[in-house]
Amino acid sequence: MATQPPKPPAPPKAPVIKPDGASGGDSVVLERRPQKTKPPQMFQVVLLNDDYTPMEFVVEVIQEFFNKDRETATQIMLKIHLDGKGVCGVFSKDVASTKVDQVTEAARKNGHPLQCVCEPIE
Ligand code: TYC
Repeated sequence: MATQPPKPPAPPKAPVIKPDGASGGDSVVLERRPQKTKPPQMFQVVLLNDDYTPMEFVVEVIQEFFNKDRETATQIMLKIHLDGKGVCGVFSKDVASTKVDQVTEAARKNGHPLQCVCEPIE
């Protein structure tokens, strides 16, 4: 089967310019087009509770990888401890996935079962 060469991207469409009949043709009306580009899907990075990971380690992870101060990190850790899970931050897909990998690797290196996942929001 012959392969097709890749098609060049479609050129951007020019705005629709209509002559303004009421003013004798001296002015134009720019027609507003609905915005087509959606904002990117965002992902929340969530830490899960377990019975073994030390609280201090979780606080340090939240400070280091989610740039929280010690007090905020402690509050998030306690929320996870009490509720079973908690959001540490919201990011684009690539950044969220990198955070999950970094936290998972830090936990593994230190011998803790801490789990970190990301979930699409909205
Ligand atoms: N529950 C753990 C303990 O009592 C602490 C902990 C908090 C573990 C948050 C994981 O994501 C976590 N040592």
